[in-house]
Amino acid sequence: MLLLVVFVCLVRIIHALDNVGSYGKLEFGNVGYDGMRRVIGKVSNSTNENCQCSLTEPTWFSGPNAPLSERLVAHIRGPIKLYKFAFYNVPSFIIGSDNNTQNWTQQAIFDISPGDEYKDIFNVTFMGHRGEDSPCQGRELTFLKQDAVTHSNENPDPRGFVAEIGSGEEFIIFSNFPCPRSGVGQTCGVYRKGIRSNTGFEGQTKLFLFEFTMPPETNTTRKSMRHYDAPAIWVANDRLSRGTEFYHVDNNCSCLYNGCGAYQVFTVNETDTNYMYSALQTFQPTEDGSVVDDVFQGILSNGQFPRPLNTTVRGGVLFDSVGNVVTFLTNRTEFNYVITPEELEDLLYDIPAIGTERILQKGSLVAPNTTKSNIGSTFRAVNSFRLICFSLLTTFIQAFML
Ligand SMILES: *[C@@H]1O[C@H](CO)[C@@H](O)[C@H](O)[C@H]1NC(C)=O
Ligand SMILES: *[C@@H]1O[C@H](CO)[C@@H](O)[C@H](O)[C@H]1NC(C)=O
Ligand SMILES: *[C@@H]1O[C@H](CO)[C@@H](O)[C@H](O)[C@H]1NC(C)=O
Ligand SMILES: *[C@@H]1O[C@H](CO)[C@@H](O)[C@H](O)[C@H]1NC(C)=O
Ligand SMILES: *[C@@H]1O[C@H](CO)[C@@H](O)[C@H](O)[C@H]1NC(C)=O
Ligand SMILES: *[C@@H]1O[C@H](CO)[C@@H](O)[C@H](O)[C@H]1NC(C)=O
Ligand SMILES: *[C@@H]1O[C@H](CO)[C@@H](O)[C@H](O)[C@H]1NC(C)=O
Ligand SMILES: *[C@@H]1O[C@H](CO)[C@@H](O)[C@H](O)[C@H]1NC(C)=O
Ligand SMILES: *[C@@H]1O[C@H](CO)[C@@H](O)[C@H](O)[C@H]1NC(C)=O
Ligand SMILES: CC(=O)N[C@H]1CO[C@H](CO)[C@@H](O)[C@@H]1O
Repeated sequence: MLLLVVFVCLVRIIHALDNVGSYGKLEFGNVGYDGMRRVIGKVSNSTNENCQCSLTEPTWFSGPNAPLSERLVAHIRGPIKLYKFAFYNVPSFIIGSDNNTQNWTQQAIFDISPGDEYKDIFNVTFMGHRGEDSPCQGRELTFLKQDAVTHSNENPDPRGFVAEIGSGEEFIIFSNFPCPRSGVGQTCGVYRKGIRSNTGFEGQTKLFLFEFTMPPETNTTRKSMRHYDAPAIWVANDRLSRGTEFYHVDNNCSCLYNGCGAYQVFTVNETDTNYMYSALQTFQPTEDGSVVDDVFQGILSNGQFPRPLNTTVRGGVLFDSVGNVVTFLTNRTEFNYVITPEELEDLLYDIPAIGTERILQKGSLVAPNTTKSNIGSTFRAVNSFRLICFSLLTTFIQAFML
């Protein structure tokens, strides 16, 4: 028995050393849960010190991928250069099933790759937090000029968009579809008066593709910025960026802490910036039933990719119809108008899994209230595997010594 425990623990520890790959996939299973959440009901005094968001009564969400089954936008944080972005959806696709018959159709594309003959742009709008500042909502969401950094009153021709930004800069990719008016029951929910906004990309079963490079930051005057030399590509509920620029646990305008959901697709590891990983930012119970202490950090993937410092890579994230979520990186990724289910299966089948899949618990859960003390005391994540290994080993070693 002791040997078995030692063996299992060693295998896991050795495996942990072998969890980096420049092509491969990071997997989560059972993503999506039944939960409750409050959303913004009213924004008051947006531009003065009495600024606040009041919330609605809690409402339920449920189903595979929930709440990431809702409309999502792609956030791109520097230092990064984005060459391609594409979004696809399909009525149904289950990884490993023989019954996938429907084609994935491209709903949006941004392609400025130098190798391509013409710049293909469709159903994308670039926005950023570049407008008027607010104590509780940060800078308002606006269009961006073609430099991807400065505020613009009009939506410029996206064909001239230079999707290259440094540390501390971020742009967000929305669809071309403008939000209907602000209101609790409306498509875009309640948002700040006067802002420009479009909807995110819809579908329970979704695929986002990217081609990009994440060069090291060379401008040291940016050192004081948040996320210095920590690029990321992440997808988030479109309400997040309409609510606020910053994500604070005690700010009702920040829907991340109210449980609206986000997914870090490729986010650089800030303790070792040569690597990047994935993380699910929801309150879904993990393997042992615990909920993450810090939803901003999220439920981390069991493995990492090397950061593409001086290479250009292609990959993306797939949300299938039963809650399998896979981040993948492979140079065989194609940005065609149609992707057949066989093509997508082949793409994923051929690449190695990096680290083990994280299979979450389906359980239902009431989203925590938005005060820090509450999250801290109600939800506590433990690194269960190491704890169990450690305590079992200690127990057996003690038993053995006696
Ligand atoms: C907005 O601010 C005014 C004072 O400037 C205050 O009287 C009012 O109660 C505030 N509204 C809310 C909803 O906090
Ligand atoms: C957050 O929203 C709740 C519910 O509307 C409200 O009771 C509370 O005062 C708000 N908190 C802040 C800091 O705005
Ligand atoms: C495929 O569909 C058939 C008939 O609907 C069903 O019996 C089978 O279990 C399905 N296979 C998978 C892998 O979902
Ligand atoms: C899927 O796309 C392929 C390639 O474009 C096409 O040949 C096929 O007919 C499509 N299948 C369906 C069901 O639309
Ligand atoms: C653009 O994307 C949005 C969000 O997914 C979708 O509703 C809309 O149909 C797309 N537009 C076109 C013309 O495909
Ligand atoms: C470095 O970053 C600062 C702050 O964003 C900017 O003002 C400056 O132009 C940058 N320098 C170069 C050489 O890009
Ligand atoms: C980030 O890097 C540190 C240091 O190498 C490592 O301990 C940690 O596991 C990494 N994080 C993830 C999510 O892989
Ligand atoms: C690319 O980056 C890697 C990792 O930092 C480094 O080892 C390698 O020398 C770089 N190659 C070139 C051509 O700069
Ligand atoms: C694609 O990646 C594979 C595996 O890393 C590599 O062997 C191959 O040379 C790459 N092909 C291209 C065209 O870069
Ligand atoms: C103290 C407090 O505000 N508790 C609320 C926490 O959230 C649940 C539902 O999300 C409410 O029912 C509680 O009243």
